Amino acid sequence: MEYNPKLLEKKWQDIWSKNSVYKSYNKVEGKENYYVLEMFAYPSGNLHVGHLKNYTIGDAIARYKKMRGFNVLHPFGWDSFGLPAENAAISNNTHPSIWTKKNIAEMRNQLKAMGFSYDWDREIETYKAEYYKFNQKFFIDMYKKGLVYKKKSYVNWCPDCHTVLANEQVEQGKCWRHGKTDVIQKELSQWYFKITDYAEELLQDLELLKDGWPSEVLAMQKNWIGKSTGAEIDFKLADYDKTISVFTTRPDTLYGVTYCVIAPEHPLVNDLVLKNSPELKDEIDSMLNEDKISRESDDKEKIGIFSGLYVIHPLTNEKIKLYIANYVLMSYGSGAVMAVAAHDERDYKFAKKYNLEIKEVIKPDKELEMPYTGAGHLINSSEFDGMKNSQAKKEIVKKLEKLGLGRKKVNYRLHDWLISRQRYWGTPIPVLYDEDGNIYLEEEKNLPVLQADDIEFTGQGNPIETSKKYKNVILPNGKKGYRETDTMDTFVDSSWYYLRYLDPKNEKEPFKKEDANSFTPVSQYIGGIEHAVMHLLYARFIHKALRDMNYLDTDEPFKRLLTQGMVLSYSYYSKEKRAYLFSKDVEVKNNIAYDKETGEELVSKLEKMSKSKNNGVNPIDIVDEFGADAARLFILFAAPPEQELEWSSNGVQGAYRFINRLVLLFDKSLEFAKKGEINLNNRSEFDTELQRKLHQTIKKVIESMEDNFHFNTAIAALMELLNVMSKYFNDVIEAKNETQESAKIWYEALLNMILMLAPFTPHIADELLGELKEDISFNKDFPKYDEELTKEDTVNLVVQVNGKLRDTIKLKLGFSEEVAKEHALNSENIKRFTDGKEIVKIIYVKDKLVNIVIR
Ligand code: ANZ
Ligand code: ZN
Repeated sequence: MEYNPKLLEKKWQDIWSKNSVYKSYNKVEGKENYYVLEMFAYPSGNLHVGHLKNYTIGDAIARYKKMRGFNVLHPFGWDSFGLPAENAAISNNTHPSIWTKKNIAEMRNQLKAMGFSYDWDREIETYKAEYYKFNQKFFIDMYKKGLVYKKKSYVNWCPDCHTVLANEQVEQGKCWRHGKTDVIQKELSQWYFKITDYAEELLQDLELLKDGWPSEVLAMQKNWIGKSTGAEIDFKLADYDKTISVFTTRPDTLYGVTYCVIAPEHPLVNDLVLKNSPELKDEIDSMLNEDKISRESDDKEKIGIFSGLYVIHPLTNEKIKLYIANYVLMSYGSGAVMAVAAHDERDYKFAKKYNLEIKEVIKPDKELEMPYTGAGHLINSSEFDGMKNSQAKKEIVKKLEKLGLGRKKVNYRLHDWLISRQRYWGTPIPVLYDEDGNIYLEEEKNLPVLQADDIEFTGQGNPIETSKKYKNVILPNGKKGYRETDTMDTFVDSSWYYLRYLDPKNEKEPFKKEDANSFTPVSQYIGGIEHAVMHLLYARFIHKALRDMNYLDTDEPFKRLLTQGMVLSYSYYSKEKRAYLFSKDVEVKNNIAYDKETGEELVSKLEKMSKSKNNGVNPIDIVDEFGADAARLFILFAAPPEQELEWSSNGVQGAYRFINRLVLLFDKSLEFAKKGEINLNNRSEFDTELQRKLHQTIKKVIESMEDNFHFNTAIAALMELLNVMSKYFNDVIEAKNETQESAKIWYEALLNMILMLAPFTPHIADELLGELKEDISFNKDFPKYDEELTKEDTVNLVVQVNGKLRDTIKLKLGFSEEVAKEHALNSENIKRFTDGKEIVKIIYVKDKLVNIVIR
């Protein structure tokens, strides 16, 4: 047989599909459920190498677990709402659904060509009303539970997206989609999900995930939630009957407060400051326009204005100045701080700049530079002088509590999730308003609230606003009203899709509780590290909210998480041409890259694949050339899944050659393998060695898979086994050295080799199994090993002279102490040291070591 992946892979894909081999069930008697889930895809139009790696890992796990006896659920779907479809609609003047459907169809075919074992009957597409109507149902449920609210505040606005963004979607002040666009602040009335109600639980439950999630992802979640423990302290305004409360983690520094600061958004600014001093408006406005994220960064210049107001220190009753400054954010704590310049970096810089008093109240144990932010003892702090500052934290809060001027307080950096988007291609928010702006929930019997269909994509503003029909409605009370035109953030869609797979065609319910309880938390989730905060935090929150609304009983969505490493490849830059060259135009000699055309030495760099660097590969080209099996095998072999993978066409060729060698060996020895037991002499050393190697390999493969899916070591073991098999073929089969058991052992080796490869290279595995008249791999059990058969029957006996290693001697197990000593003493290597010396004693450690002590 010639190995022709093109024909063979298509043939098996058709057989699998015709026989519904990958159909899965929510319950199979006697089998434990195993849910393997890869992050679903955004239908951008093309499968890229990152997808390929993600899904290859997931498929290998799914196939392995199925063969290991689990009832495996392995679905796929499309995260198909969102901006790119709408932008395509604007530039092509078509409906976003056209672009979306076309892309899904293309990518689905590409996935099918990879031979992934998805149960396509469970496929979901979030842009369909049958899916998003449940987003609307959850919105209504959550509203009733107090987990949804509308609030006017300053929000992140991307001028290129024409929509607001969640905090999680702003990266260093720029839009996550438009890396060059500054996010600006707009005051808008928007819908929020109250994720902060779950801040503490989201933090605490990270403990449940610590064995199954990468520690860096846990750390990122923890930081994002950002719990701080401290106090809230009240400062009364001098001359006015008003109080500002500040949040501080350092109540021990209270006596060191020399001024206070409020955020430019603080209500006091409009209520009082601007009334008293309208001339400050321009300066305050320019602060308001800086984006929140960069305002928070340490190197951002601190800008402040004296508000004209004073506050009263709660313990000393001193009158202190109140500033307005950019480094205080309204969205954290209470939007006001007590400034302690001597012990806080930002306050120190600010005080230096504006020449404000700096008062030391914590004495470090040795002399240190200002500002001193560490531990120490209190000074200049009245009755607290001399106290350790950790103690003073508690005592000062106690005193404030007695005076009614402060209290303990826990604060979280996490904010409520802003879910409104001023875009068309998303889930309509099921809310109506009357002419006074009062809110009415859409009635459940009216769900789904369908998207408007009489719209125009002009590229200006929210397309829904162009609809004539959409906005005007009759309210439940019979009066005239209008419909909310905002849609939901698409992260709402991806926060529960893993549940929808459990019952994707159910029109009445999003899923059944019983299924959710038996399939969540998801056994193994696989995806990119870029989702470490947003998606994973939102999904954890929604899961918990669904639990509290009685949809399910489990606490977490994903039990184990594997974040796959990036795929890298070399880019080649030509200084002469000022351009990146494609690898086909490059020649590499002795690790140096040259332009094939000009001979110029190029700058080569291993980096993330990207269009702009011309260092990407198209998975489809690889599959065309080498087949899906070779591509899959290379990806899994080249690096452990969580690590970066260096793409190399040599590597793919290597995987292809490996498969070829196996096919060749299989072909040449198939007749022999089928002979079965024949009556010749007893088994030989060759037979025993092959059998031992086989059982050792099975053990190694299972151990690698159970150790967080280290496919690379599993595959390396299979490659070693193939070498041993080739040698056996030469020594026994070709040389006609066979024994009574040779054919049987050979059959066992071939069969198990193929079965072990099946999760990685399913097409060729099923082809070869077919030739052995065996069932397809997905229906077979994974090989098992016999511990006894893995044991070596020889050991390397270590021989020492006066404790120094001088020789090792290979001996067949079962030798006695006498035999060991005799071998040691007779070794030429040893004699060189012992000749002419007196042997004082010989120490023996059973089956391991002989130590000869001489004088
Ligand atoms: C006085 C003080 C003295 C502070 C000191 C620190 C050191 P974490 O740990 O991140 O929670 N802060 C409070 N609200 C703020 C806001 N809205 N914008 C900017 N800064 C704010 O930080 C808490 C500390 O950050 C608080 O403790 C407060 O400064 C500041 F030696 O209060 B501290
Ligand atoms: Zn944007």
